[in-house]
Amino acid sequence: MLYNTGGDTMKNFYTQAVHAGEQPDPSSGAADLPIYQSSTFTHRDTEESAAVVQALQAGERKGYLYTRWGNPTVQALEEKLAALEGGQAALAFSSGMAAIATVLLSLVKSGDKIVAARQLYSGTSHLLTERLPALGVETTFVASDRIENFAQAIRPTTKLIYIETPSNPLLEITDIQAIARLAQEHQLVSIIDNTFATPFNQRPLELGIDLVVYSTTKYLCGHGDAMGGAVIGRQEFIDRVLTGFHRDLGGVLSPFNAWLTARGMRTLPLRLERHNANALTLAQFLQQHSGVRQVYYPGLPSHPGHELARRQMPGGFGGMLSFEVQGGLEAGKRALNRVQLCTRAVSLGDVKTLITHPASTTHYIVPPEARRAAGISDGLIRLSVGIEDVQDLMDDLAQALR
Ligand code: LCS
Repeated sequence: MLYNTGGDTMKNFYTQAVHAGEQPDPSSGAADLPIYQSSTFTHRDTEESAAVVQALQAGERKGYLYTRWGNPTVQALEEKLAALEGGQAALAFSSGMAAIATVLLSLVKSGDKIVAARQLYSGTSHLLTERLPALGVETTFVASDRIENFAQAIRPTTKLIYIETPSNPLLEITDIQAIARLAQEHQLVSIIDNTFATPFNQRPLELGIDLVVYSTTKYLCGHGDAMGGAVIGRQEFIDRVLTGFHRDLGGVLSPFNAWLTARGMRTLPLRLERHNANALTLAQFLQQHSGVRQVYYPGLPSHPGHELARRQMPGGFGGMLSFEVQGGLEAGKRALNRVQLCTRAVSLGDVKTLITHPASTTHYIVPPEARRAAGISDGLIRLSVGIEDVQDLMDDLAQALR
């Protein structure tokens, strides 16, 4: 835990991205993180096995027994995640949805209520609207631009507030500090999905949020080659509550994917600088393009959340933007079918630029009325801006929109 300074803002972010969680392997001296591709671990004798089991049961990270209960490569990633987020502890999961589902199930029981932002990744919405009600847990969704909406939705049985900012796919901005205060006043747990921003651009724990969740599949891994998820927060909660649910529900990350994610995270700040710069340039380019009706990017002064984003996203506005072309759905599809450099694909946060049509892909699972109520029009196009040469990206979009 040499570099895990727990809560020490952006200081040494570049150094921590490279070093946190990684030490030379004590058994071999390997200078880079080894992949402990082993599902089980042996001990000197039964006494040692018993001591390891007892320590792990007590929530201590001492020794290894079985990879679902912890693995050195996965643990190295968890230390890196905690260090970069400025949190006390992190737990890695097999996907973002595994992280979100497990943390929610660890906090609510039948009869409890959740207050959530209206705009969320469709998988999260589906979990809240279709799966949790079957277990007796109801969610009230509110427009997240006004903090009073969250306050008014709180009931005596409400247990937690869940937000995603910037949101998928319209980049809505929610006031993180105000949510954290509201949750504290009502003794609720506050959870944020920080996938779009990453700890480079936005520091929710320092604004008072209790738990940060990620799809590490996206920017943290950064290369589009490993699914993963994470929850970061206070040691007490992670080690004594969440770890037990993680073991029982079983959504653990494979050592190989942990290694890919840790390797990707070493360059997180470098990549994010470039994602931020390229996305801002493309947002400005699209905004003045005659074939584009509207651009959604928090870095544009015309975005309703711009001032708030300037305050709570000190690292930059991120690499995600959405836009609507003139001519609606048909014109949008035509543009999408013409791109040559951008890749037509869902997901985001890849070094490659990815372009998608949310109504027919990422948010298809959301019923049309709910989709429109959340402001996701049929013609909306979402762009995950990569780290390519920005002029090449502009040229590709220009020819696609012609
Ligand atoms: N949170 C956010 C904000 C996401 O965008 C996603 C996936 C998840 C959580 C779930 O993470 P996963 O289980 O996939 O690792 N978003 C996707 C998207 O917009 N297109 O494809 C997946």
